[in-house]
Amino acid sequence: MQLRVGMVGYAFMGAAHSQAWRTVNRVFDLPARARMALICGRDAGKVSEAADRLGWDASTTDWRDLVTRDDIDVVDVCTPGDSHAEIALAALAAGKHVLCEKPLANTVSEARAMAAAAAAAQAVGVRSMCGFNYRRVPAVAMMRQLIADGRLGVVRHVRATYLQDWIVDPQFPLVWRLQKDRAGSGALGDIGAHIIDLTQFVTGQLISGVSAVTETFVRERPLPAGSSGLAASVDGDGHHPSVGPVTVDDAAVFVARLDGGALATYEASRFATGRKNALRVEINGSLGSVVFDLERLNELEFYDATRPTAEQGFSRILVTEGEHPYMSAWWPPGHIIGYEHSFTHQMRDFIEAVATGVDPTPSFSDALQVQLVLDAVTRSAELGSSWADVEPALV
Ligand code: SOE
Repeated sequence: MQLRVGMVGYAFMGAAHSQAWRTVNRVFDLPARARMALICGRDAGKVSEAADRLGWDASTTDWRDLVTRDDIDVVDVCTPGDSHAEIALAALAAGKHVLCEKPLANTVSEARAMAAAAAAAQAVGVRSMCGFNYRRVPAVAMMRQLIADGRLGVVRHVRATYLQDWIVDPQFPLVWRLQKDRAGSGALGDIGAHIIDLTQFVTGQLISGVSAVTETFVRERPLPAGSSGLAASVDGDGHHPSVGPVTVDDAAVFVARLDGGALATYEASRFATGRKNALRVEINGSLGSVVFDLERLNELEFYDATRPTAEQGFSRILVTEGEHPYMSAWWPPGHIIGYEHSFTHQMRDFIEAVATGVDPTPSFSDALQVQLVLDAVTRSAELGSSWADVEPALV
C-alpha cells in the first residue's frame, strides 16, 4: 500500500516533517509506504527549490488543489496556526487523512470545528492526528509506561518547564510567531502546548483548572525586512513605521490541578536567557519519581522508593536498548538518537494507524483539550490570575 503525501508549508516544521517522511520506511517495517508526492508554498520559486532540497516529487502554490487531488491520500499541515483550520477542514471534507502541526488551531472555536470534522470523518475511515512530536521520544514513551504500570504509585506533583531565549534581544524582529492573528498566542501556544500535552500524556490525567500569569516583556519590535506589506505596519497616514506591536505573550507561568488529584506547575518562556530549547518534566508519585530532560533525551532519571533504603537514589536509565519504545529499529544497543527521530516515530505511528484502520493519537479531540487549557490560561491571566476551569473536550 502506498500513501501519497501532500505537505503544506516548508519552513522549520516542513523540513522536520520532510526528513521524517523520507526516513520512516527506510527504518521501520510498515504496512504502507509514504510517497513524498507534492509540497505546497506561496512562492513558486522557493517552493520548487524546497521540493528539490527536501526530496518531494513536485511542488505547487495552490493548497486547495493539493487537498482535493485524487492522487493525494494524506495532507500534512505545517503552516502557521492561522491556516490550520481552513486547510485541515478542506482536506477532511475531501476525504484525506490529515496530520496537523501543533497547536491544533489559533482558537477554541476553530479547534472545536476541526475535532468535530475529524470525528465525523473517522466514521468513514478518514484518520487525523495532531503533531505533538515529543510524545514519540522513546524516553517520554517509557515515562508514560512506568506511570501506567504503577511504578510511581499515586501521582502527586507535575513540574514542567519549556524554556527558550531566541527573542531576548529587543531588536529581534516582529516575526509571525509574535503576532496573535498569525500564531494565536506566544510562548504559551508554541511551547507551553508541548508541556501541556506531554504531561497529560504521561500521567493519563487531564488539567481541570488553572491560575496563570503571562507577560510581554518587549511590546514593540522592528518589522522584519520585506514585511512592509503587513497590515499592522501601515499607519493612518499610509506611512510605513519601522516597528510594530508584539501581540502575544513572551512568557506564561501557571499552576494547575489535574483530574487525578495531582498539583502541577508550568512555565513557558522565550526569555530564559541561555536556555535554547530546554524542556524538562518531573513527576513525583507515592512510590517514586521520574524526570525527562530534552537536552538529554536518551535518558530518564528514575527514583524507585520501593528499593532498600541503603540503595535509594535517582538512577539514570539510558533509553537506547531494543526493549525501549521505537529503539529496536535503529542502531545497536547504546547508540543514541536525537530531535529529528521524534518526527520519524510520529510518521511511523501515523502510517501504521492509517494502514491498519486505527485512529492515531493525539487525535484532534486530544488537541482540542490542549487548546481548552491554553484558553483557560489566557482567561485566567486576563482576570488577574483568578481560577479558570478547563471544560472537557467532549468530542
Ligand atoms: C519554536 O519555538 C519551536 O520550533 C516550536 O514551534 C517547536 O514546536 C519546538 O519543537 C521547538 O521550538
